[in-house]
Amino acid sequence: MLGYLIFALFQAPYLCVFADVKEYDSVFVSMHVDRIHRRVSDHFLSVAIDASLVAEEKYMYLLSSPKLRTLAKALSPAFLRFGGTKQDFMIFAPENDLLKPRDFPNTSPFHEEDICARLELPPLLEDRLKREWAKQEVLLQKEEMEGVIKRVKFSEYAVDLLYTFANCSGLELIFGLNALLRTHGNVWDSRNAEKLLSYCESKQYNMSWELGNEPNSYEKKAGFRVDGYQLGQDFVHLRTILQESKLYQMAKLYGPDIGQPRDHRRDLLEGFLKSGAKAIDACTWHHYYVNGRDTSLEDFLDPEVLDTLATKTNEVLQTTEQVSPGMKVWLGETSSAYGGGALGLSDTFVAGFMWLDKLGLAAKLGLDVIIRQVLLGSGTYHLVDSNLDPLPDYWLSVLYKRLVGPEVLNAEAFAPHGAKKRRLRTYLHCTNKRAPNARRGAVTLFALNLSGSPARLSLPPHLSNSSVVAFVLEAGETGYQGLYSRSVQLNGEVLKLVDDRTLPSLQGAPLPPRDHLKLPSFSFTFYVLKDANAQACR
Ligand SMILES: *[C@@H]1O[C@H](CO)[C@@H](O)[C@H](O)[C@H]1NC(C)=O
Ligand SMILES: *[C@@H]1O[C@H](CO)[C@@H](O)[C@H](O)[C@H]1NC(C)=O
Ligand SMILES: *[C@@H]1O[C@H](CO)[C@@H](O)[C@H](O)[C@H]1NC(C)=O
Ligand SMILES: CC(=O)N[C@H]1CO[C@H](CO)[C@@H](O)[C@@H]1O
Repeated sequence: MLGYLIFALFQAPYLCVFADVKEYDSVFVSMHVDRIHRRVSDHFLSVAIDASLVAEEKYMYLLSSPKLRTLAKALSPAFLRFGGTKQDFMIFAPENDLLKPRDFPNTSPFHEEDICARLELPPLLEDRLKREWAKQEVLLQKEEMEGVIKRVKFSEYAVDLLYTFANCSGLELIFGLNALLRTHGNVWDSRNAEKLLSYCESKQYNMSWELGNEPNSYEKKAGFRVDGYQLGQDFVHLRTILQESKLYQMAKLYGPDIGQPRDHRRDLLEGFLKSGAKAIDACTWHHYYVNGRDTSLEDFLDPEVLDTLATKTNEVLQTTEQVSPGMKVWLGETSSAYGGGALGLSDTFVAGFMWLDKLGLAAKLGLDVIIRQVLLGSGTYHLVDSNLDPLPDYWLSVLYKRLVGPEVLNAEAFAPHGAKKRRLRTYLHCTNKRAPNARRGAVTLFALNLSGSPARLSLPPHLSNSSVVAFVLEAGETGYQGLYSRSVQLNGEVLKLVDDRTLPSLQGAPLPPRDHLKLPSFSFTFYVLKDANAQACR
């Protein structure tokens, strides 16, 4: 309340100051820094690898690329979800070890030190695999379009590669089990999962679990329905199995990974929670803004499209709160466009507006973790392309990880002539305590300007004295066409890896105190207010 008051008092003089500056619109940001609005998980920004990577097991070797590991490490701490449509069509087949190279340690338990160094993909093999992967991606995308999903088998070796990747990159693995293995009575048949669990336990793989992916569309994918109540029972059954295991008795279990609730999906969620809430550690649902096949650049910049996340999230939070109060809610799989992403949009600079706004809005609304579909995989919504080079959303994710802490604060932007359809969006968190040169009490404001002319922000007087470090992200190429760019500039420098094992330094630009924060058109920026001395962030 006090923050608003102070803001209102100072609003008029600031307007006067800016009135004669023609080329910028001025926007006031009110910030409430003495109270934490809410706190999210420190794994808030997490990533997925789609289970379709295992459709041909050799592609799991890509996970041993030193470059991919370097990129993944910069996103730690985070969860790595392995799941997706294919997960309900996967059978663990331990006898299938044709791929196992002679030098792979197949009996010893997992020891981090030796394995991370030893299991690296040699450059020649990596190059060959990447070329073949580009073709495999096309096949997978075709399968996704046609909607006929083939069953696949995977071996111990695929599991080893996956776990090693997660562990050596500092990511915590969540493995999605197949829920479509069912008995005649439509009850989950856990035998294959038990085989997998006992293999993972024998290797001391410490990991978490899920069961089933988007059960709301089982009828379409497999020809029969599973109702929420039964699915909940299946989770209770899985929980019992985990409790019997020495390693997994405390393991986390997440679900039901339903698609965006509408019609019967809501009953499904309710039914699931009624019977299964006691078995899970967080309730997961999936969110995409648009269909990758019929979307446009305008959608990616449309505040109304971005706001649909709030509507859906509030619905899910309400259902969850009614049936199981206190339950944490996650976006268990999420990206810009479903169907593998939108070509030329989900993998370019413009995707960052949807991604950063989702990161801001989801935390503000009270979602605890959001898992980005995908770190690496077919389609165009990946963070890392088929040559294992990072795309703009990757760099955005790394900056978010470094600069944004789990404590969410309230901020609101006011444009002079009404909200202008909310084309400027701002979010405020405590600065991540792990940020380089982090100071106690620092806050990070991030702002998106969805419009074609630049804006400048002015802050409440009690904060405008702070020195500011700005991380301005703009498209790699100038002009409107730049929105389609597959590269991104940080403070004017195009971001790229120094080499396969080294990220660029990602320096911010210091601004003198009392300077106005300029937000170029079609850009997004993180501002670290170093001396904000926010009570909530000390
Ligand atoms: C990786 O494995 C080691 C050894 O089992 C364990 O101590 C460490 O916590 C693991 N790290 C992650 C991120 O799972
Ligand atoms: C497994 O990992 C979790 C999360 O990192 C950790 O809290 C737990 O202690 C680990 N369990 C074992 C048995 O190492
Ligand atoms: C900001 O700094 C100026 C000059 O150091 C000082 O006079 C003023 O009181 C400060 N304002 C606030 C709100 O802290
Ligand atoms: C002010 C705002 O909401 N966002 C702006 C970004 O670009 C220009 C300048 O302010 C405006 O046209 C937008 O409204």
